[in-house]
Amino acid sequence: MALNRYYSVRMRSAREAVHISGAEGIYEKNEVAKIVQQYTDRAFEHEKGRADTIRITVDRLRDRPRKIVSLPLCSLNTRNAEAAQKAAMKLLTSVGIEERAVEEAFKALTMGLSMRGAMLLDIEGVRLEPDLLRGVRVTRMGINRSASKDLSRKLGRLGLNNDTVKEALILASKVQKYRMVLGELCISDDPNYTTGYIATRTHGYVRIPRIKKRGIPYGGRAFFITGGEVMDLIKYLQQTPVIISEIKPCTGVVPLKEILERKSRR
Ligand code: WAQ
Ligand code: MG
Repeated sequence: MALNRYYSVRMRSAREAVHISGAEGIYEKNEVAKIVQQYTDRAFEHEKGRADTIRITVDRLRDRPRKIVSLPLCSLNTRNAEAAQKAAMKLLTSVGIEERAVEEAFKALTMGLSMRGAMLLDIEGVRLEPDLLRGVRVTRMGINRSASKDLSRKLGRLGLNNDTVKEALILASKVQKYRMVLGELCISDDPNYTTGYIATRTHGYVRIPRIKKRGIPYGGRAFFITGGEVMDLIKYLQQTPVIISEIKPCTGVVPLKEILERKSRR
C-alpha cells in the first residue's frame, strides 16, 4: 500500500510559558518546509507579543484526509451582547437545541474560566465531555491550495480575508460534518476580537458581531450534540483528518429573519 503523502503541521507559541498563538493545517510533503517558515514568522509577529518558545510538530497522517465542502458564511449585524445572545438563541433553538442548553453554554462561556478545547452539551444542556476543565480539542483539519485561494477571494470581497476567520470556518466545517453535532457557539478569547459565530448545517456559519464587550480576555466553544457515541465523536474531532476542498458562498450582512427562513441545500 502506498504511503499517505499528507502531513499534519501544528504550531504553538508561548512567551514566558503563556500561550500566544497556535495554527495547524494538513499539507503535502513538498509544502511542509514553506509552511514551517510561515508558522514561525507568524509566531514572531503576533500582536500579543513575540514568542520565545515556538513548538512545531510535523506528523505524517496514516489516513488519507476526507475532503469536505465548507459551510456557507454570512454575518448578522447585532448591536450589542444582548442582541447577539438573542440571535444565537434563535438560531440554535431552530435546529432542535433546547433553550436551557444555550443558556447553560453562555453561562459557562462567560464565567471567565478558560478551556483549551470545546464543551460538549446535549440538547438539554448536560455536559458530556470527559475532561470538564480542558474540553475537547478539534485538530487534524486543513484546506487545500485551490480552496484556500477561493476562500481568500470570497472573504476578500467582504474585507474578511484573515487567518482568524479562515481558521474558524475550517474548524466549524469539520465539526458540522459529523451528524451527531447540531450546532456550535463560539466566542473568541482574544480581548479585542468581539465577533463570534454560530454554526449549524442548516444555516451555515453565521458571524455574530459584538457578542462580547471589548477587553474580555476569555471566550470558548460549545458543541451541541444529539444521541450517539460520544467517544466516536471525540475520536473524529481529534483524529480524523479533514481537508476543505470546496468553498460555499460567503455573503455580507443578512437579516436574521432571512437566515432563519433560508435552509441551506447541504
Ligand atoms: N478545538 C476546540 N476548541 C478550541 C480550539 C480547537 N482547536 N481552539 C480554540 N478553542 C476554544 C478555546 O476554548 C478558546 O478559548 C476558544 O475556543 C476561542 O478560541 O468570523 O479566534 O482561537 O469573525 O480565540 C471567530 C471568528 C474567532 C468569527 C474564534 O477563537 C469571525 C477564535 P479562539
Ligand atoms: Mg484566540
